[in-house]
Amino acid sequence: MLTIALSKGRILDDTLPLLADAGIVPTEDPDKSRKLIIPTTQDDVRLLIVRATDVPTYVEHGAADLGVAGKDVLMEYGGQGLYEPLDLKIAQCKLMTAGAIGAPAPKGRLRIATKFVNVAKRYYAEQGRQVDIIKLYGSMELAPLVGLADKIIDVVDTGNTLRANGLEPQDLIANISSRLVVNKASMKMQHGRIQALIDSLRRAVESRHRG
Ligand code: PRT
Ligand code: MG
Repeated sequence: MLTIALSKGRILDDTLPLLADAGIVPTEDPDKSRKLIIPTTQDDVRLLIVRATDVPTYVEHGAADLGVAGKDVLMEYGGQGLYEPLDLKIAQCKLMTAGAIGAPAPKGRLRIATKFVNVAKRYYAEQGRQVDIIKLYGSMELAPLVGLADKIIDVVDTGNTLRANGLEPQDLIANISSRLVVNKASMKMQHGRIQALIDSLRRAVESRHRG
């Protein structure tokens, strides 16, 4: 059995067409189903529906052989526990700092609200800046508006969410897309099958990005 971990929403929506090109189609609509294990038209391939931030955990521990996760999630997860053989070029966005439009520089230490705590620590350490990092789980845009933080670090696509809250994107930390990740032991034990799937997905990605 090959088990592939995916999260609902944009990653699922953008991964299903790539999997279909590789001959893998869920036997029920994962968006409508309440099931968390979804069989596919290939008897020995199944999908696991997990939270986006949990995908690396399932794959590193071998509960899933493969997964699809945003580079932002992988940067925050860190470590060397996963192979990352393919950029699927889906769910593209930017990881950025953002702050209130026209806000003066803070007097004391900069306070950064984010769910990307590890990314934030690394980013400011590289700049030699001392900052206070405040961990949030969502609605980061609120933090500068109510004085919880000076800036946020979050993923930005259109920037509409920032603008709607009087914030502006500031510094680019990384360009983000979703990556195929593979469990290291699975890659050894099922090398032929997994490599064939990687090759099919690579062809599917390339055919979509050919001029
Ligand atoms: O939603 P949940 O808490 O379960 O987890 P999640 O937010 O990590 O998952 P999901 O499905 O929302 O995002 C999965 C992945 O999609 C992320 O890890 C990113 O790699 C990628 N991605 C691409 C995005 C966006 N675009 C994006 N726009 N993830 C989040 N957003 C947010 C953004 O932060 C803002 O709040 O969507 C909102 C709209 O963005 P704007 O800039 O277009 O207004
Ligand atoms: Mg979300």
